[in-house]
Amino acid sequence: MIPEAELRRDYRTMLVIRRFEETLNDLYGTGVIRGTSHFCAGQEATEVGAIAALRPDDLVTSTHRGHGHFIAKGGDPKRIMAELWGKATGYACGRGGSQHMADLAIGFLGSNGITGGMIPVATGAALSQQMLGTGRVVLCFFGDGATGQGAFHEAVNMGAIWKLPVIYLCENNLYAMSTPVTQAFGEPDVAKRAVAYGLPGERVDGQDYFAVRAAVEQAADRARAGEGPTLIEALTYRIFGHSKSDERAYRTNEEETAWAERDAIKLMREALLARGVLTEESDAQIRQQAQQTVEEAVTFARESPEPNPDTLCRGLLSCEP
Ligand SMILES: Cc1ncc(C[n+]2csc(CCOP(=O)(O)OP(=O)(O)O)c2C)c(N)n1
Ligand SMILES: [Mg+2]
Repeated sequence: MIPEAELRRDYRTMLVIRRFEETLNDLYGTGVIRGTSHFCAGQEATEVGAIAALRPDDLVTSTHRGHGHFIAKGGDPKRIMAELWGKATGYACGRGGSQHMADLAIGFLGSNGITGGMIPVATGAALSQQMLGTGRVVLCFFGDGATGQGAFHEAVNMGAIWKLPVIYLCENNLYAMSTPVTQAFGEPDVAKRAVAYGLPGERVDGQDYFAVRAAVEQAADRARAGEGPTLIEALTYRIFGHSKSDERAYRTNEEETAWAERDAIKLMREALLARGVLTEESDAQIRQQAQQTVEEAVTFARESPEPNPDTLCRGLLSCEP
């Protein structure tokens, strides 16, 4: 039984991620923040549900679509926003941007612009946990497109033969840029790839916090017991395009509407209301808190200093704001 306070906390985190991304969309759209970014709005149930299944000292690796993973792992929305804004107070002192953020202190090993790039990193981190006997597990997020990379197959096989404490979690949002999974793969069911490496493979409803959480809890127990990795495929959907410049011409209105009807936050709200964990009043309160968290992040980033040009080379070896 999940404590009620934890469910409200996770609902709030899902709302923070959604507001964060909607706000970012406005900030990029109006040119306040320059460049581009990959929004994860829509995928919150997978991100928050999966991380809720971990212990706080477990480790997480992310992707190019990583704001939600970072916020769910406990990343500070103020410092994430500042990084996107290119400010000195950001996680990479304003030098890295969206795809280059990490915080080892909270076990967030980083986002990465290379598709599938963190799958070997997660596998290596799991090897070190096994050798050091820490009892920690590594949760490795990646997209459907990343499963076409050689690195995916090599790393998953290595995780399997060494029975490493790692959970491979594919966020299958049906597209890699504009390419649908059905055109990219002879077998679009990602979970089935587990058979090739002797792992359990499970497909879950990635819009359902409870389904994702249960699958990751089981995988974490297995990993901690020394039984090795699990491949979980969470079926989900990104609301925005691949990145800022994507007008989503490859998707139909019907498809987008069907997924909006199963929106992750809508389903979580309904589930919590039905369980009596949430009331209309507490819902309004939590929404207001999430909005405020994001507004504070924007204010912090806006008022933060630009990086000092004198520190230009310092970040090459160490990151000192
Ligand atoms: C090695 C590599 N190849 C290609 C790209 C360009 N690229 C960036 S994101 C992306 C699609 C990734 O799709 P998926 O893994 O499904 O993640 P999603 O964007 O759907 O979250 C591609 C091909 C890249 N960044 N790195
Ligand atoms: Mg994808």
